[in-house]
Amino acid sequence: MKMTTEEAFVKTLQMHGIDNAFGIIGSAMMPISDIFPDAGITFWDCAHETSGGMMADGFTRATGKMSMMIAQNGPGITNFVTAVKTAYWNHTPVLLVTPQAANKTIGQGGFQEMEQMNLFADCVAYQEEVRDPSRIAETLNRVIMQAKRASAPAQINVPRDFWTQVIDIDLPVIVDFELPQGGETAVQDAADLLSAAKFPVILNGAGAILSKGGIEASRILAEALDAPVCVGYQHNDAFPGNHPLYAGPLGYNGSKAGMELISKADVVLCLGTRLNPFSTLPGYGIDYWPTDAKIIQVDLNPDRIGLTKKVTVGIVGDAAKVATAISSKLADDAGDSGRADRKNLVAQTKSSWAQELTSMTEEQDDPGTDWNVRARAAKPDWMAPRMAWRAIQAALPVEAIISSDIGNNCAIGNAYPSFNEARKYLAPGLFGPCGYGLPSIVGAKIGRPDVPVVGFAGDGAFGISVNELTAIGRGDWPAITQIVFRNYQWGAEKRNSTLWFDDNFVGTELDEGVSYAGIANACGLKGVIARTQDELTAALAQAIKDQMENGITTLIEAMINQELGDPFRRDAMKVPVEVAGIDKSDMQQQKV
Ligand SMILES: Cc1ncc(C[n+]2csc(CCOP(=O)(O)OP(=O)(O)O)c2C)c(N)n1
Ligand SMILES: [Mg+2]
Repeated sequence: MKMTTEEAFVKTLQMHGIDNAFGIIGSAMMPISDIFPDAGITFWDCAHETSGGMMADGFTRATGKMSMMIAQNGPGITNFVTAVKTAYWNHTPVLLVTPQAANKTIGQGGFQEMEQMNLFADCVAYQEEVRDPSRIAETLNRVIMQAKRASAPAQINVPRDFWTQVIDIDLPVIVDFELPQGGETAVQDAADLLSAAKFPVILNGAGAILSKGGIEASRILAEALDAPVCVGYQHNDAFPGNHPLYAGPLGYNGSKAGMELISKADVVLCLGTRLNPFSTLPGYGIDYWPTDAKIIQVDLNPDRIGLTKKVTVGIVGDAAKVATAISSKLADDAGDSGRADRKNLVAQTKSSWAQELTSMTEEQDDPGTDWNVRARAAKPDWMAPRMAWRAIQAALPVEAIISSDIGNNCAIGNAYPSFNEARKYLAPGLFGPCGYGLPSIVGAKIGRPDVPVVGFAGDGAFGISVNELTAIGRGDWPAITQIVFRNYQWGAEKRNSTLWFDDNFVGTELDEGVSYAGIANACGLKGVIARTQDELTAALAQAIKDQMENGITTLIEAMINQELGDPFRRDAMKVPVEVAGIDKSDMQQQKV
């Protein structure tokens, strides 16, 4: 069939149902964006491509539907790097479309040239450049299928002179196949280990969310065994929070109950998780990973099995299918050994952790440091971070999708939220970019306009994406609610300064003359300041109502004191020693 290259491209997007694109307009993409409206594709033009990419990530994580990032070759595309790598570690299947400087001129150092394949080589699961205009649909189809298979970003690089050419092709076909349910012997071995276990524990990762029916299949298996279910770091929505066997997230600022329970395990089923190091690092000083337990690890990607932990049985497969297969092979008396005691212990451990969490208000100083004492004394009437989190919990709808950001206050919040459904918790994940909280929640709301959404960010991280406030108030953009923890400091790094650098605060202070609520108002949105717990709860309740009923976006600036919780990288930092010494007098004048 005769068609233009841009028609072939857009028809292939339509075949895959990709109907939302995020980025900033540029001449190298205009031949296709021109026909987006006719094709039923919405182009969300954001204020900065990094945020646009994170919107695509949030959209796809919240809906399971692939979306796409697209921008101008060169500087538009380089702005996507952080977002694409973030999506990679969030296991998000997004399509990255990178129009490129024309083949006719590339290499001459012309306008907006960039080696765009090398640029993303370490950020995507698959990448391909279109070699000939007639192969544009074939290539795009393959790239999209690879993104789905790897559940990761994949890139198509399109020389811009390949647009507006007439080609004669058949559209390609989509090849879908059933995901593996795990090797027969391995599944039987896993079932035998779990059947004989005295204290089985399940650890759900992102794979339980991504796999269709994964959480349900793990629930059935957990109930058969009465095994507590922990979830990986920042995957709080990988098991229903209202289930009696839910034990909470492991890792940094996670659930002490989950840590205590998994430390007792003799068999752990790790379902849909690569066991990333952050999910197994000690927390609250508890080194909980059960090194003597038998470990069963299930992942679709064999390269990630046994990568970080000693594994007894590795199973390559889809989380739902493997969990179901294991359930069907359990012995009749599986889970019976110590069943009642285990159930009691789970309930007791959870309830004492819930009580402890409720009673925690002050952040702790390490021995020899007193930052938190000083921070409380300096602002005695201000909310402490945990007071803010409790005020938020009081107004957060149970069905809400929430995002998080990288920072001390967002991290303190890791222990609080639990969810009854998957695809509700959009944390920045293991690439750890500041600036994720706002754009990801905007993307989620575009995908799920029926669901209340609340974004979270610290004030420094928020500054990275604050320019999106100029974009999201327009036309069809849906209303959202964003909370900013206002402590006027890059807190997470400041905690490092107090611990390892003797309170030498380099680059940690923010401008106290800036009002984010004021910026929101100037953008035609609603900016609100909350100084007390009551004000914060009331502001959030009103903002949700405004979001769902009145189409109003609210930014709540939650004014908190400067207390700081546990540092991110206790595992990677130590006190530096001075050996040669550094002196200002050694500074030379540059010759200019
Ligand atoms: C893009 C990016 N830049 C820098 C960092 C390093 N970093 C991690 S946490 C943090 C401080 C966050 O401060 P803020 O957002 O104000 O939150 P707070 O810690 O004060 O709650 C910084 C700078 C990062 N993770 N990502
Ligand atoms: Mg801050």
